[in-house]
Amino acid sequence: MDYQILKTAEADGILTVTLSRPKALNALNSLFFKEMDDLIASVARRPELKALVITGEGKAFVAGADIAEMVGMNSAEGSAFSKAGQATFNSFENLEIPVIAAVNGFALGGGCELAMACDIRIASSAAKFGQPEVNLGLVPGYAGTQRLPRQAGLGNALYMLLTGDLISAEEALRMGLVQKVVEPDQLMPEVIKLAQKIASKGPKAVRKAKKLARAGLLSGFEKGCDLEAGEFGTLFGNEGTEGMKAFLEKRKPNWTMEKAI
Ligand code: DAK
Repeated sequence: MDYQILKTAEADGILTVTLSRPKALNALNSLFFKEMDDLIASVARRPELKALVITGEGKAFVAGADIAEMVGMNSAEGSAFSKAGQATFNSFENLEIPVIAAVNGFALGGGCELAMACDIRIASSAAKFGQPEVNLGLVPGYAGTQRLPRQAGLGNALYMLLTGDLISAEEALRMGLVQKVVEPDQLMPEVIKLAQKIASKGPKAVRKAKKLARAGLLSGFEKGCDLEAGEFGTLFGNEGTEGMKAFLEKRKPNWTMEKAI
């Protein structure tokens, strides 16, 4: 499928996806969701990929769901738009490879929710975050009411959700909503460096760590520990054995199963 909104670039197993609809501040419309679904399916079919980076072109990461498209919808269309979007966000969050948001500018509404569906958020000092749906008489529809309290704490989340205020990247850092803030010109170099670092680790271990951390949050501590023990075991006679051997032999690991056994 040819994309009109998503621009992709790939190097060393790291796929960079740039949302490119800058005239509308990269607002999320139906075409975005169609392209994103296709992209997610193609990423899931490519085990050699090691990380995905997502960013926005221009002064916004994403300024929210496309208000101009939503305003004309009737109830059935609104419901279909909502269901399609939720499914896209869920499959995006459940990608096996790590996903890093390079938040270059406004991350508002659906844009803040998109960033929160990523595994790690690095923000430009120029970025602004917000859930301004209450200004429109709406509530977030892509799990913002659920992810924000988990990532930023209930008080901070409710402050943002109830006021609709935009917060700076530094405030987002203080809340735990982003993991690092860098100067605008350092955003992509820093994010790529981070993606490369993750890509150099055991690929199976990286995927399992992501899955386990997310699964434990949903299922609770005890169930999460059970899952962890099970996944831990699967790395023996496999990537984990190679990693441990490499440490003892003072060499770099070769992350292939064939070499590990
Ligand atoms: N949708 C469509 N167009 C948008 C947009 C958006 N969210 N945000 C900006 N634009 C457009 C503007 O209309 C303008 O278009 P033209 O007038 O040039 O044609 C262009 O982008 C540039 O914007 P501005 O001229 O406003 O730029 P400024 O720098 O002055 O202001 C701003 C930047 C980000 C502060 C401002 O544009 C703004 O406040 N934008 C709206 C932000 C917002 O309210 N975002 C939340 C959207 S609501 C659901 C699922 C999802 C949702 C809800 C329910 N279900 C599943 C049930 C999500 C809702 C949202 O995300």
